[in-house]
Amino acid sequence: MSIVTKSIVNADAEARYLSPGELDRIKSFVTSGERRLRIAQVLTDSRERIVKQAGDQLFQKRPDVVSPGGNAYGEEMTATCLRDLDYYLRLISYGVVAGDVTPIEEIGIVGVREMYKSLGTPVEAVAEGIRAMKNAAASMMSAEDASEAGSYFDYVIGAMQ
Ligand SMILES: CCC1=C(C)/C(=C/C2=NC(=C\c3[nH]c(/C=C4\NC(=O)[C@H](C)[C@H]4CC)c(C)c3CCC(=O)O)/C(CCC(=O)O)=C2C)NC1=O
Repeated sequence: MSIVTKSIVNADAEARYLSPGELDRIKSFVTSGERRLRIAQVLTDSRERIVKQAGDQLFQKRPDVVSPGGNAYGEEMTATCLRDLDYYLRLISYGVVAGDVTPIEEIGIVGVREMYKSLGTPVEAVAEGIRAMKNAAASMMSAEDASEAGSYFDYVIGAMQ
């Protein structure tokens, strides 16, 4: 839910007008809108490049995951691993647009550690891949936009620690 919808639901539950604090938060959501949409556009347009660069960097840092016995060993498993990075980039683009990590949390974070554990996927290596996507994306935008985008990547990285 966006901050707008959330505020309206809360206010209406108490049959009141939006409070000054709620209006302030909505104002900052609206004024940051152009920047957030610009960031989401970059992530969307450059998704293939971001995922490819991040994958290359991850497999350089963690050659074990693509070596025999590694979780992402073999063409099919490596492709599945890159698909997971793409999933997270997509969820991050949702979060940026919503100005809120809730969509990322609900779709991709709840239960993620247990899921990767059951798959035998080293979750810290997934986090490393997200960090590599953060760096790749940052190189494609202004420092200010990169810092805003970075907080959403950091949220995912932190949730995987
Ligand atoms: C949008 C929300 C969402 C997420 C996040 C998601 C993740 C997800 N990743 C999976 C598998 C997998 N995920 C990986 C990923 C990796 N292995 C590594 O060593 C690397 C560190 C890492 C890549 C960065 C691999 C290799 C598999 C296949 C594992 C297997 O089948 O044994 C699976 C098991 C089913 C399948 O293969 O599709 C799921 C559900 N699915 C979803 O719907």
